[in-house]
Amino acid sequence: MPGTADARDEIDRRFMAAAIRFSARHAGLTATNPSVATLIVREDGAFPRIVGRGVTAVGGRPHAEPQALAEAGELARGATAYVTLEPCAHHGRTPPCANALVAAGVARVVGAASDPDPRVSGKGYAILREAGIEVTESVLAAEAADMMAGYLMRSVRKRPEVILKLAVSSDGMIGKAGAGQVAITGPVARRQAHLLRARCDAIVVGIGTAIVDDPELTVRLPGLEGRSPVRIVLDRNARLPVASKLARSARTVPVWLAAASQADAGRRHALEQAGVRMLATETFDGSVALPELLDDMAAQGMSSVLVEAGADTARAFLADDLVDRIVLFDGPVRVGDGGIAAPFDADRLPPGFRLLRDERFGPDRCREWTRG
Ligand code: AOF
Ligand code: ZN
Repeated sequence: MPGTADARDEIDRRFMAAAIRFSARHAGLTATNPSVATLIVREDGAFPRIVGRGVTAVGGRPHAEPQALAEAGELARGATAYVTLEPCAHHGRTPPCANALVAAGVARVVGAASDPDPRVSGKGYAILREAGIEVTESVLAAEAADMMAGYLMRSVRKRPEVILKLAVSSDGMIGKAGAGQVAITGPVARRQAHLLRARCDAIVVGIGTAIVDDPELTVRLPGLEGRSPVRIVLDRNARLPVASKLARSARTVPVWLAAASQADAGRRHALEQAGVRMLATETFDGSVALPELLDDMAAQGMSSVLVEAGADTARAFLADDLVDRIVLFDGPVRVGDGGIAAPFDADRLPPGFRLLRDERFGPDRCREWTRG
């Protein structure tokens, strides 16, 4: 029923969903900016059609809107702009995006997530309305907010979003004592896990895992090799071996060590010589103080951190109530004798998480939960 309110809502959701998918293109590449997308849509033909697209550029500027408007040119006049975040209202290197939409003569703006940035919050939509533009807010707001969860967490809570990844065998284990790395998921799920790494700013492991598994923690997907996040080891006593894969590759992909200032000066020096960067770290109860570490990471511009840790580190993040998202892979593999028990499983999740996704990758299942 073209022209009805229901049909309009349906079109809005459809184009906003497309805009949110498009915004994934630069997720993890826009520094402290969220990766936002804009679609300019005209509805004067037989079907609505996209005449301009923009996504926040690598590095965070230019914003999405001026790029989409430039592509649309004169066709933007009278069109609808779909924006995954409230258009900005502040002057950066370019005028505010809200003003750019006004100048281009769009008739209507449909927004998804609202922006907690005090320079923008509510002001972007106000500029549009004052200019006589029809504004519809909060279309697929939750989906858009999920796509930029790291940005929102850093803006509101001043810490990165913490994603806890766990691969659990059919007998409830995450590894085997003394066996190093144990393959619990198959190659298809493993590629998904690498994709998850590519979207994050940092990966955190505990020193136990770093020593026993000797992991690389890089992204090894064709074409995405350059997207490896910073690797952070929770290593109060600076025990990371200089011969570990992490230390040996520190000049190619950064390795940061969360070590106490009292840690052995010789070992610290040797690791620094290998290219490992020391993070001044506070300790609490004999362990690295996680809230302070996260504050520090946010101050350095990080919005998302993937915890690929063993059971103890996973429990430490959970105990401090610092986990925002859980990604759980489980597969048919059995670990058997000597297995290291998972800190939790899908049937006994920490409280407060709700299921967001349930997917299959080859023989493995992947479920994702978020809080709130
Ligand atoms: C938009 N479109 O594509 C993005 C926006 O440092 P600046 O000047 O780039 O501003 C950063 C703020 O801009 C950021 O906190 C968020 O409020 C907004 N991001 N806004 O209109 C975009 N990426
Ligand atoms: Zn802007």
